[in-house]
Amino acid sequence: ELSKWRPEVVELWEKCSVPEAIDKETFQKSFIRHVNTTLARSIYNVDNFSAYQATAHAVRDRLIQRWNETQQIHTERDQKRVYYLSLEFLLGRSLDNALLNLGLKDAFGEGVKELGFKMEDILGQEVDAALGNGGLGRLAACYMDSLATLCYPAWGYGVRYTYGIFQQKIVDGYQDEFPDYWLNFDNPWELPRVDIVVDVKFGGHVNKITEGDTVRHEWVGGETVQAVAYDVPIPGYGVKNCINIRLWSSKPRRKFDLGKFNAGEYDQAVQEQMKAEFLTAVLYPNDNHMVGKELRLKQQYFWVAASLYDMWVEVRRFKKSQRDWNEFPDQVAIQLNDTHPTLAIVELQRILVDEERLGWDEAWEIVTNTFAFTNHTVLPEAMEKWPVPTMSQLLPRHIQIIFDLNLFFLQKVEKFAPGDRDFLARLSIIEESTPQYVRMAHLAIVGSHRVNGVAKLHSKLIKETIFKDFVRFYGPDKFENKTNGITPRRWLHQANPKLSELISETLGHKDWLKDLSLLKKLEESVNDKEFRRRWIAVKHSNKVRLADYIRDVMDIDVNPNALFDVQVKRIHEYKRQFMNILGVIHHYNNIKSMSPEKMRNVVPRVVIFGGKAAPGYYIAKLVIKLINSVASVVNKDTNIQDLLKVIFIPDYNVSVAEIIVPASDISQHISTAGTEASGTSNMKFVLNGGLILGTVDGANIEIHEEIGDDNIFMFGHLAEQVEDLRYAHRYRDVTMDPHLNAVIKDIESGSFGEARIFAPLINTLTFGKDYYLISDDFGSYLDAQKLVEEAYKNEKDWAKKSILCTANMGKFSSDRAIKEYAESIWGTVPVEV
Ligand code: GL7
Repeated sequence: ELSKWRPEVVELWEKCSVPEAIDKETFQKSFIRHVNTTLARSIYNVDNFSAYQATAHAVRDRLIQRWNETQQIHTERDQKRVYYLSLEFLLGRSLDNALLNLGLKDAFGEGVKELGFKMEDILGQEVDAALGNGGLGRLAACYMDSLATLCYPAWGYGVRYTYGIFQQKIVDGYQDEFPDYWLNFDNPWELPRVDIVVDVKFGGHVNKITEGDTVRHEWVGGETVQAVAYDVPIPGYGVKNCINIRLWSSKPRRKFDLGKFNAGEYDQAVQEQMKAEFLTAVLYPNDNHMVGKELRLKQQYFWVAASLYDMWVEVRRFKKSQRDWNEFPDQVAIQLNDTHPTLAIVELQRILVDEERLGWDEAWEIVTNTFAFTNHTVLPEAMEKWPVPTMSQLLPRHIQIIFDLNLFFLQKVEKFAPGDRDFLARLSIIEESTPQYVRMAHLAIVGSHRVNGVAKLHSKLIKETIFKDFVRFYGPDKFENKTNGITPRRWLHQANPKLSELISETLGHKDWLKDLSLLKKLEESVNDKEFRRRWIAVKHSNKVRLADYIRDVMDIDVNPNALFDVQVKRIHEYKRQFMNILGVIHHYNNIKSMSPEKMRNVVPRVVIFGGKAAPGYYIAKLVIKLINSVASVVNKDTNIQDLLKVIFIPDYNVSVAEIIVPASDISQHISTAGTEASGTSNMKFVLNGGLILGTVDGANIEIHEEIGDDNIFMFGHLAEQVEDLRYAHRYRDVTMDPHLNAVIKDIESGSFGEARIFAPLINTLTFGKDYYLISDDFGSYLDAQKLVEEAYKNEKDWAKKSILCTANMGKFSSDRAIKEYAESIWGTVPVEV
């Protein structure tokens, strides 16, 4: 019995640990206490930034209380847990979100006001946590919000990158990248767990040890890097639950092997150690593209090894309670967010076989029942595969296990389809090239009990294309659809407070924030003139807010009464920002050719772009340059009377999205059919009453199903036509759409700066055989844009469409998605604090 557990000590402990109240006065006291102690400042030197820090710390204290309670209860109840393994968590800012989810916004807002600050200014001080590239990383963040809100016993595991996604600046129309050193100032949203340290090993060799008639393997030697845990609390909305994302940071080992180094090599020994920190230094900035850097593979193993070991601590706890190993999958569900964490499958098999000494088959049964895998893309360039030689060097035991797994797997395949060598080669985890490669998606499928796509069309396509052979072998039941979702807390309540208020007032409750299908009732107000007027007024004020932002960062004035036409997302050929800007040129030339009377019929338009190109993606970077070149010509052309403005907003990120999304009238989601797995910004725009112009792709299709024909502008060829169209471009002379041809001639004549700059981009349409089918869709794209313009002229009808959009978005809440995962994949139930 430790003296600290004596009853009177426990009693004292409980007496002293009264949770801090959440009223205004208590907040002000803790604000000032943090200014004085945490920040060592006084009333005379608190600026907005220190006010942000003090507010954040006051909120953090309350978050930690909830975090502790949640973890305690989850441990006591010992229900099955979910671990969401994601190499990216694109969280954005935390303060506003925490204030709203904890219900503190009003009290704390009043509190800071009385202390001489504006909450808005304070919120604006926070830097984004940008530990992700785009949709995949933001999806993980939305899912954490839902897991917390729905009270599931869940944790996320990720990497604490020292540098998040790079910052983008536009210099002379080109993208420049700058490091995102987001931890420069203290980060109040993480709890360093200096005591939680895991050794992770690389390299070395494998000893084969024969004991009687059993053989076992021992992985020895190599270098060791330490993983240190940093915990990020994620509060649920309107509940006390607060879950955790554990991010790992690499550190050199505290002790180092002095024996290895003589005194003369001491400095070199230190340098070797320093290299360890490099491991988690930087997020790889590629979206939907695999770059086979060895350091990336090291990051992946480092993270999954530390995470599994950490789960292991939990498992040992249940081992003590004499549970059978076979029960492991009843205690733990692990979701693989794309193939990035696939090595976890191999690592768990290694632990069970080599360390826990379970039989191979018994271990494998446990492994496959534990893991499930989400695929997020069909693009071939995004498929992860690692050279066998690299993996053998770094992970000598894992590569053995992979080959053994593959052998046993292929034996079963051979029985299923005797003599079909091609089938075997297609399914194999190993690509038989020189060198050989490990196909991570194959490994993920073989090692999981469920595989899912992220929208109906995408889930259908993976079954018919990239995973077709696996469907034949396993049967269709292993493959499911889980259409993505977004959290309405951040993407409506937080980003669009005025609309949130209007909705709550109209519905007479705030329950819709936890059950988004309740928005449906807004349909009843669609013919209420006064309601429509207020709806339009909210949209307008959001447009003014965006116009102010554009003036602040770019020094350009845009007219908030114009149609705001938005495309913000990563710059990628398949997303076709190129088609958008080509359409803008067409529109511009059209206006220029008009008589003044005709011009009066044109709806003034502000075309807004934003998004980062991967630093090594030459063509994507040229698209940015073209957009900016067109902008500089159009924006100063006085002949077009302000009918058109082109804006490229630099450094698009989560907090900028929160300003842009509520301000959009029409947004574009125009990927070549079959290429965008789901898209999630499409959902954000529609939820905020923005209409969308989209192709028959990804989640656009399901949004269309929900909101109906009248409230969406769809165009373009279908996924099933794409193969034939590409074939035609490759082997026949396809005549180019005449409008497109004219636009290209215009660029080539130098209307937007030196033509030779854009030649490589134009070549993608000609020599490149127009892989993304811009010429095939251009005509229908322009037609759809005309329909948008006509529809926008009718303010009343447009307002109705906007309302009906929001009203019918219930399906796209991440709460719905998470419930589906919990019920059909994980088998977990909520545990409310
Ligand atoms: C993506 C898809 O491209 C995107 O369509 C999807 O919405 C998202 C989340 O499922 O996943 N796949 C991918 O590799 N990235 C994505 O954003 C980077």
